Amino acid sequence: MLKKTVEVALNDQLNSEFYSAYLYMSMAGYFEHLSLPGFSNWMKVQYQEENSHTMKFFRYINERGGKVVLKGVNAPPSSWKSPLNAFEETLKHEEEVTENINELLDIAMKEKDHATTNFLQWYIKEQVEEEANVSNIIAKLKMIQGSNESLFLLDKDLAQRVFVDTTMGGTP
Ligand code: OFO
Repeated sequence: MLKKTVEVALNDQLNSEFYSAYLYMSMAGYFEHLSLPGFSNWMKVQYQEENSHTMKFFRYINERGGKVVLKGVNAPPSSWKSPLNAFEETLKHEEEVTENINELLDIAMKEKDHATTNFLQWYIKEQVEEEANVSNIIAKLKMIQGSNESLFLLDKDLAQRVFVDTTMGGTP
């Protein structure tokens, strides 16, 4: 059985994963509007990933006898200054998520909830990957700034991304 403090903190993170999904769907729309379907695809896959993160919390809260409580989701921005700016904002957002996951882990450890501590290790690893993926795209965007031809090639590259649900197994 989950302690109330842990249950509330898990629900907060579940709700915040919905916001992440919403933010990336908004970015997918922005890139679609710029006629960059590969970038849009990357963001749509990111949206699917965030939904899978939400569902992992959903399953866990229920498995531990807790109750899922949904809240309102804030409206995300709908436009950015440039593709680079959108990815810089993505990195900023993911760094905040990492911070939140770390705080959630601190709560679980303080409550000596070893099962939740163990469960959250998946998210700790996932955040390392999330930040690395986004940083990699930012580095490429900085390299090609000003070159439409290179942007077109990067768009083709990002069109290859496919969603793979890693939330049921062990490592992200
Ligand atoms: Fe759920 O990892 Fe991004 O936000």
